[in-house]
Amino acid sequence: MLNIVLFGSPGAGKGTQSQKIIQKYNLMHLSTGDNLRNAIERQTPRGIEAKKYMDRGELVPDEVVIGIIGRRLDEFRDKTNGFVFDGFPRTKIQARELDDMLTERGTSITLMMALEVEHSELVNRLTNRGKSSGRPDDQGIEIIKNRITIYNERTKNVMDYYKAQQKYFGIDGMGTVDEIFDRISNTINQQMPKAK
Ligand code: B4P
Repeated sequence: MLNIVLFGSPGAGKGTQSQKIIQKYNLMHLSTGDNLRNAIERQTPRGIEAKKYMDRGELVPDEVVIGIIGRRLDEFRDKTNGFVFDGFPRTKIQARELDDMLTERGTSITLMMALEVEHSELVNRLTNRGKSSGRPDDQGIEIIKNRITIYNERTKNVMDYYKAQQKYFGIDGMGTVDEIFDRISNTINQQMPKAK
C-alpha cells in the first residue's frame, strides 16, 4: 500500500493537495478535520465534544481522532491502494498510534511530506477562506493566529518522528497549486518503490 502523511500548518494546502494526490494515485483521503466537521454537522456526541476545541482553534483530544482513523482504516483497507492522511497525526502520540495501527494491519507509512509556507501567506489563505467557508475556526485573525501557534508549539515536532525513520520530505508549499503538486508528485514517484 502507498500510505502518505501530508503535513503542514493550517492553511498550508493539505486539503487542496490531498484531492489531487488521491485522484492521480487512486488513494483514499482520510482527513480528521473533514471527519470532525461532519460529526459537528450531524450533532453526534463526538461532534459536540470536538466543536468546543475546534471553534477556539485548539487540538481535539488524541483519543477522539485516533478512534476516527482506526475505524476508517478497517472500513477501507481492502478497498484501496493506500491512504492520504491529511491533518493526522498532529501529535507524537498520534504518530506512534498510527504506526501501531498500520503494523497491526500489515502495512506502514511510505513517506511524510511537510508543506512549507511563509507565515504571512498562511494568514492570507485562511483569512480569504474565512470569507466564504463559514468555518468558525477561519473567522478572525486571533483564532487563525492561535491555530498557527498551536501548530508551531505542539504539532511541528511530529516532523522529528518521521525524520528519525528517514521518511520525512520537506516540500516548498509556495506558488500555484499545480507547481506545488508537481513537487509532490516527483517526491511520491521517487518513494513509491518503498510502498508495502
Ligand atoms: P483541518 O481540517 O486539518 O484544517 P486546516 O489545518 O486548516 O487545513 P486545511 O486542509 O483545511 O487547509 P488547507 O491547508 O488545504 O483541521 C481543522 C481543526 O480540526 C484543527 O484546528 C483541530 O481543531 C481539529 N483537528 C483536525 N485533525 C486533528 C488531529 N489530528 N488532532 C487534533 N485535532 C485535530 O487550505 C487552506 C486554504 O488555502 C484553502 O482556502 C485553499 O483554497 C487555499 N490554498 C491552498 N493552496 C493554495 C495555494 N497554492 N495558493 C493559494 N491558496 C491556496
